[in-house]
Amino acid sequence: LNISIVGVPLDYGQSRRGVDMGPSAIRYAGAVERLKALGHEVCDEGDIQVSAVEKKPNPAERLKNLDEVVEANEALAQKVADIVKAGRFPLVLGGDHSIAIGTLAGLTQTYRNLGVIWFDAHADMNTAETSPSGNIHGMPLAVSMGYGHERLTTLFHNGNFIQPENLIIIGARSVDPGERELIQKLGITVFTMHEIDKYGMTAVMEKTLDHLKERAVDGVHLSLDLDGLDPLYTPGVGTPVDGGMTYRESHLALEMLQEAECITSAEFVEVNPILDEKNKTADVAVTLMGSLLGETLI
Ligand code: DIR
Ligand code: MN
Ligand code: MN
Ligand code: MN
Repeated sequence: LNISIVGVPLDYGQSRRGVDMGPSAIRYAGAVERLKALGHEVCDEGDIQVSAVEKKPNPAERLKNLDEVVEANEALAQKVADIVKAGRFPLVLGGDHSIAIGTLAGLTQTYRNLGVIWFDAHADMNTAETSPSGNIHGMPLAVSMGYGHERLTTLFHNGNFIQPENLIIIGARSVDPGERELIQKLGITVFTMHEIDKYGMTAVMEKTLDHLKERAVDGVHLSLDLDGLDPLYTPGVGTPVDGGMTYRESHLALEMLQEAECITSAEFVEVNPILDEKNKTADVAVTLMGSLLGETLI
């Protein structure tokens, strides 16, 4: 592959500082070298500009740091769109998960029937009305399907949103009441930890791949929130939830995506080195990239 790496040092989509250092931590863990060793051509395109100066929080705003989040995602969408148009594979490094808004807005400028695999402890499907926190990192999936604040949904040009039938969430175990309602209303496919425990990751991934095939998607984006794994393996995340996917379950899932040769873009988000143990979470992110992009055990 011809891979273009883009870092998004954004931490304004949630309340714990430090996830803006995620792209540096992932680079330091050897992302570029790892992918080059697999035979890929890798271009690190650097970081999207994000203001490092924090504004005083405005309690009158329902969505925290909306201006900063919109600005960064606008730039990211443009960057991702350019990478796709150049025929390259976008690999986005977060940053908090609000950056998926920009990534998906960029991808949908080319892809008309994009499949999305969302690996996460959370559903990220709140709107300003349902959000318990006001944190935009809990909203990107709702936004990318057209639900949420107008300044966020308008980042998707011409209403080219992700179709709810094309989305699969894997690993969920912390879902808010408003998110549950939207999941049911839209009929989203969710493999929670219950299904992973019950059927096993192999069956979950087979069902995922079958579903995307039936939908005749023209590309598949993997959005991987490191809090999808159990915090035992990825402690450096802002909102850890116990009872997550194991190291091997996660690798198996990504190895199966590699075998299926279906992924056309990816992002790895929510790595927060301040909360981490010796860059363990970024290290895991890089090994997962390896599994997704061609590494095998022998
Ligand atoms: C919660 C937490 N559902 C919220 N979301 C997180 O604030 O909307 N997403 N942590 O990754
Ligand atoms: Mn910061
Ligand atoms: Mn998330
Ligand atoms: Mn999460």
